[in-house]
Amino acid sequence: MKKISLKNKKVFIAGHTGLVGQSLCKRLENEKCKILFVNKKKLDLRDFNKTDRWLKLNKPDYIFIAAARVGGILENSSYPANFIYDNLSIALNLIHLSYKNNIKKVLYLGSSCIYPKFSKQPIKEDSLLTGPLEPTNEWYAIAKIAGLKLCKAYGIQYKKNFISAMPTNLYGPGDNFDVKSGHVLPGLINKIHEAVKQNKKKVTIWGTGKPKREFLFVDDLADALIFLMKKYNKSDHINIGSGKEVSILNLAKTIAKVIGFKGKFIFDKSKPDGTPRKLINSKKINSIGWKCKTDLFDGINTTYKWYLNNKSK
Ligand code: GFB
Repeated sequence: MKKISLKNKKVFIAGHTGLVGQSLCKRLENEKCKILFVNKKKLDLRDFNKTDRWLKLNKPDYIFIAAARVGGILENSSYPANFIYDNLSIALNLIHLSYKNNIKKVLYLGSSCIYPKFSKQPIKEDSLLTGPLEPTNEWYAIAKIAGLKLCKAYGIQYKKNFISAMPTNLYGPGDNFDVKSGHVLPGLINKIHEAVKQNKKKVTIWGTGKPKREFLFVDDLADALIFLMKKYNKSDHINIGSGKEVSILNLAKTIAKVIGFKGKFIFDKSKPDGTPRKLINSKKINSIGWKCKTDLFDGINTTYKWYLNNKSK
């Protein structure tokens, strides 16, 4: 397996202020590379010409594409046009312009919603495009599938080393804790924290609480992405998961334990459940040497501490 070193190389993190981008910036400090990033206000990655000019001027060697419009189940189903347009534009611009500007290697990030709604569990990489998608996030999924396929197409036609990784549901410091737009884990941290503060006895869980999700701590993901950037050179996407799934109700109970909430959970069944399960099969990345380190309770604890220190900033 051909290995590359990032030492003294220019590494561009597209999306450095997001959940994944922040963690990547932190973990890449150990690699002694020159980290490049650019503010959203200075460069809109949906703008082809401006992105082209920025790449020509800054000449990165390697790019992590962690930039995306992301959101939880409600946000995804409320803004389908934004999700498909923004994510398609970012993927198309950055992948094509990486080819045009001779970037040595690119790592593109997919999402677990790319797999069919009723995939055989744990979901293997080759389940892609074998069945219909989950309707609450098909717009986002279509854009992410296009990103994966772009990497593959440029690999086949131009022999470019453009790889793509498929992380499961992520969480950690720097997440979006807004109840309406965020994902379930930060949303429940926010709701349960507020319930304790206001001495409330009940917290509402959206849907039935029965769906299962696999959660991966973002620093584990960042380690996996750096590992893949250095060692993985195939154009087929590769799953990154923790290997453990939990029901939404049990997730809420674990968060309650961390925060010290002793009340009850009630269910708002007017909200969607989404996919019933999406545990991914991570045998491929495990077999080449990466394993998830952080267990869910510890990861939630670290995330909650971050939330307490940063929520009013
Ligand atoms: O994390 P989440 O928003 O997205 O919701 P997905 C996961 C499950 O938790 C759903 C339930 O069954 C929700 O109904 N849930 C319960 C809640 N309480 C809450 C709450 O307070 N907030 C939220 N947000 N959910 C997303 C996709 O799917 O996952 C994206 O929409 C992306 O495209 C992302 O793929 C990783 O796991 O269902």
